[in-house]
Amino acid sequence: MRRRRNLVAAAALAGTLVAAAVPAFGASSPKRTIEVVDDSFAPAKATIRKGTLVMFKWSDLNYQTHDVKLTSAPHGVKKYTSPAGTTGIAFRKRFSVAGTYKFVCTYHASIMTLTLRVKH
Ligand SMILES: [Cu+2]
Repeated sequence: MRRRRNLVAAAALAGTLVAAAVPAFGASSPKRTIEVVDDSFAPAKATIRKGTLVMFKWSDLNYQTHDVKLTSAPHGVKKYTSPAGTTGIAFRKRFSVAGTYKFVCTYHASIMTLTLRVKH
Protein backbone atom coordinates (compact mmCIF):
# COMPACT_ATOMS: atom_id res chain seq x y z
CA MET A 1 0.00 0.00 0.00
CA ARG A 2 2.71 2.40 1.03
CA ARG A 3 4.75 1.44 -2.01
CA ARG A 4 1.85 2.12 -4.34
CA ARG A 5 1.25 5.50 -2.74
CA ASN A 6 4.91 6.37 -3.23
CA LEU A 7 4.68 5.43 -6.88
CA VAL A 8 1.66 7.67 -7.33
CA ALA A 9 3.47 10.51 -5.60
CA ALA A 10 6.53 9.98 -7.78
CA ALA A 11 4.41 9.99 -10.93
CA ALA A 12 2.66 13.18 -9.84
CA LEU A 13 5.99 14.80 -9.11
CA ALA A 14 7.38 13.73 -12.48
CA GLY A 15 4.33 15.22 -14.18
CA THR A 16 4.89 18.48 -12.35
CA LEU A 17 8.52 18.58 -13.37
CA VAL A 18 7.66 17.92 -17.01
CA ALA A 19 5.01 20.63 -16.99
CA ALA A 20 7.40 23.08 -15.40
CA ALA A 21 10.17 22.20 -17.83
CA VAL A 22 8.15 22.93 -20.97
CA PRO A 23 8.25 26.73 -20.88
CA ALA A 24 11.80 26.76 -19.52
CA PHE A 25 13.13 24.86 -22.52
CA GLY A 26 10.91 26.57 -25.07
CA ALA A 27 9.35 23.32 -26.18
CA SER A 28 8.73 22.94 -29.88
CA SER A 29 5.10 23.06 -30.85
CA PRO A 30 3.10 19.83 -30.70
CA LYS A 31 2.99 17.76 -33.86
CA ARG A 32 0.52 15.27 -35.21
CA THR A 33 0.48 13.07 -38.29
CA ILE A 34 -2.69 12.19 -40.17
CA GLU A 35 -2.23 9.48 -42.77
CA VAL A 36 -3.94 9.75 -46.15
CA VAL A 37 -4.64 6.23 -47.32
CA ASP A 38 -6.96 4.33 -49.74
CA ASP A 39 -9.71 5.50 -48.92
CA SER A 40 -9.67 7.15 -45.52
CA PHE A 41 -7.87 9.51 -43.21
CA ALA A 42 -6.18 7.76 -40.31
CA PRO A 43 -7.32 8.60 -37.77
CA ALA A 44 -10.66 9.91 -39.07
CA LYS A 45 -11.21 11.91 -35.88
CA ALA A 46 -8.65 13.53 -33.63
CA THR A 47 -8.41 16.16 -30.93
CA ILE A 48 -5.30 18.32 -30.91
CA ARG A 49 -4.04 21.29 -28.94
CA LYS A 50 -4.10 24.78 -30.35
CA GLY A 51 -0.84 25.48 -32.16
CA THR A 52 -0.32 21.89 -33.28
CA LEU A 53 1.47 21.38 -36.56
CA VAL A 54 -0.33 18.64 -38.48
CA MET A 55 1.36 16.73 -41.24
CA PHE A 56 -0.98 15.02 -43.68
CA LYS A 57 1.13 12.19 -45.05
CA TRP A 58 0.12 10.15 -48.08
CA SER A 59 0.74 6.43 -47.70
CA ASP A 60 3.31 4.80 -49.99
CA LEU A 61 0.79 1.99 -50.55
CA ASN A 62 -1.90 4.11 -52.19
CA TYR A 63 -3.29 3.33 -55.63
CA GLN A 64 -5.86 6.12 -55.55
CA THR A 65 -5.52 9.88 -55.89
CA HIS A 66 -6.40 11.86 -52.79
CA ASP A 67 -6.36 15.40 -51.50
CA VAL A 68 -7.27 17.12 -48.25
CA LYS A 69 -9.92 19.81 -48.58
CA LEU A 70 -11.00 21.94 -45.64
CA THR A 71 -14.78 22.29 -45.91
CA SER A 72 -15.75 23.65 -42.49
CA ALA A 73 -13.67 25.68 -40.06
CA PRO A 74 -14.00 28.16 -37.20
CA HIS A 75 -14.97 31.69 -38.17
CA GLY A 76 -12.15 33.61 -39.82
CA VAL A 77 -10.10 30.60 -40.89
CA LYS A 78 -9.39 30.58 -44.60
CA LYS A 79 -10.25 27.34 -46.37
CA TYR A 80 -7.67 25.46 -48.40
CA THR A 81 -7.10 22.35 -50.46
CA SER A 82 -3.88 20.38 -50.50
CA PRO A 83 -2.14 19.18 -53.64
CA ALA A 84 -3.67 15.99 -55.03
CA GLY A 85 -1.79 12.80 -55.71
CA THR A 86 -1.30 9.14 -54.99
CA THR A 87 1.85 8.92 -52.87
CA GLY A 88 4.80 11.02 -51.79
CA ILE A 89 2.91 14.06 -50.55
CA ALA A 90 3.39 15.66 -47.14
CA PHE A 91 1.10 18.62 -46.56
CA ARG A 92 1.62 20.62 -43.35
CA LYS A 93 -0.78 22.97 -41.61
CA ARG A 94 -0.66 24.61 -38.20
CA PHE A 95 -3.94 24.94 -36.27
CA SER A 96 -3.87 28.23 -34.37
CA VAL A 97 -7.60 28.76 -33.93
CA ALA A 98 -9.61 26.54 -31.59
CA GLY A 99 -12.75 24.86 -32.88
CA THR A 100 -13.92 22.12 -35.20
CA TYR A 101 -12.42 21.53 -38.62
CA LYS A 102 -13.96 19.22 -41.19
CA PHE A 103 -12.13 17.84 -44.20
CA VAL A 104 -12.91 15.63 -47.14
CA CYS A 105 -10.95 14.11 -49.96
CA THR A 106 -12.40 15.69 -53.11
CA TYR A 107 -12.24 12.34 -54.95
CA HIS A 108 -13.96 10.27 -52.26
CA ALA A 109 -15.99 12.89 -50.44
CA SER A 110 -18.81 10.56 -49.43
CA ILE A 111 -16.56 8.13 -47.55
CA MET A 112 -13.29 9.93 -46.87
CA THR A 113 -13.83 12.47 -44.12
CA LEU A 114 -11.82 13.85 -41.25
CA THR A 115 -12.84 15.84 -38.18
CA LEU A 116 -10.21 17.68 -36.18
CA ARG A 117 -11.09 19.30 -32.88
CA VAL A 118 -8.63 21.96 -31.82
CA LYS A 119 -8.85 22.75 -28.14
CA HIS A 120 -7.40 25.71 -26.28
CU1 LIG B 1 -9.45 10.15 -51.71
